[in-house]
Amino acid sequence: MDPDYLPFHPNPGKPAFVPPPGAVDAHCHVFGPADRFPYAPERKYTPCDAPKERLFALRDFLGFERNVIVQASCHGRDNAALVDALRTAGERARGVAVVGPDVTDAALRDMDAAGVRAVRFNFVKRLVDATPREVFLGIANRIADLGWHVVVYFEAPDLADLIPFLRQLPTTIVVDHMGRPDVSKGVDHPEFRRFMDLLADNDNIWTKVSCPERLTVAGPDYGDVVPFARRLVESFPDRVLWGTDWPHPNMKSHMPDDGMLVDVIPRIATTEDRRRGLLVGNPTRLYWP
Ligand code: 0GY
Repeated sequence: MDPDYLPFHPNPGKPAFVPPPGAVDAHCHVFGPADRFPYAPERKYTPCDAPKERLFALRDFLGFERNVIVQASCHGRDNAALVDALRTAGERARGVAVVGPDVTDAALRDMDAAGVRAVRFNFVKRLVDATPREVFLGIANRIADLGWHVVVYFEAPDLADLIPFLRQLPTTIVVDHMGRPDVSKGVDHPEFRRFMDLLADNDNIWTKVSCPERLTVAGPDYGDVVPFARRLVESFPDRVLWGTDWPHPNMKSHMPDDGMLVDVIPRIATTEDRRRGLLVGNPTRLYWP
């Protein structure tokens, strides 16, 4: 079973930026190992194994204290690898799971005990088959009772159609990767303005200012993505999160050096206060209240 994209960087550089005490990498994944946690038969890509030990070593190397581990589509609705990583990490990690409408209350309670605090609804067509919105709404209403929230992943052209659905969700919502703007259009393009307006109009909506490596057209050092993240951090300093996205599934153009990604942080959060909010205060409020 060969992976169908690049392996993660084997030897990232030490970042010059030192994260503040308590810093959280709020978007990362664990994959496999496949012989213990097989990938989902319905997956759209086969990842490289990226086991928990490698994630925790990277966390320490980059200077972070905690992780929010997000279930990715290649593991489908089988959250076993995620839950195993959460149990190992204890208080040092929280999780975002993917569940179907048939998930039992007991399974939700078990995941909650392991550290899961959210479900992810994925709307990216190349990654998943579509789920009816009423199914997602039913799940959202159930997990709201546990105090969990919803993480959504979509691409900018799909936002207009999704807004009525997002307004119906009863919880905090976290949008992955700034709603995936087309950075070649610039921060003042109506597409990104729509995203900015969404956050301005709905104070339950947060976003991750993550994934410059996916959004860039120019490549490292991601100067074309910085203005988007910086505008969000400056406009909504209490509702932004940051993550490495390690091990960067589906990256085909280049595999980022995670140390270089950490060095993007001071360019998007330009004061100590903003960096503390982005890396410590905000994720702590949401995942370790
Ligand atoms: C990410 C981004 C991607 C993949 C997934 O669930 C997933 O498979 O999220 C992507 O391909 O853009 O956040 O890891």
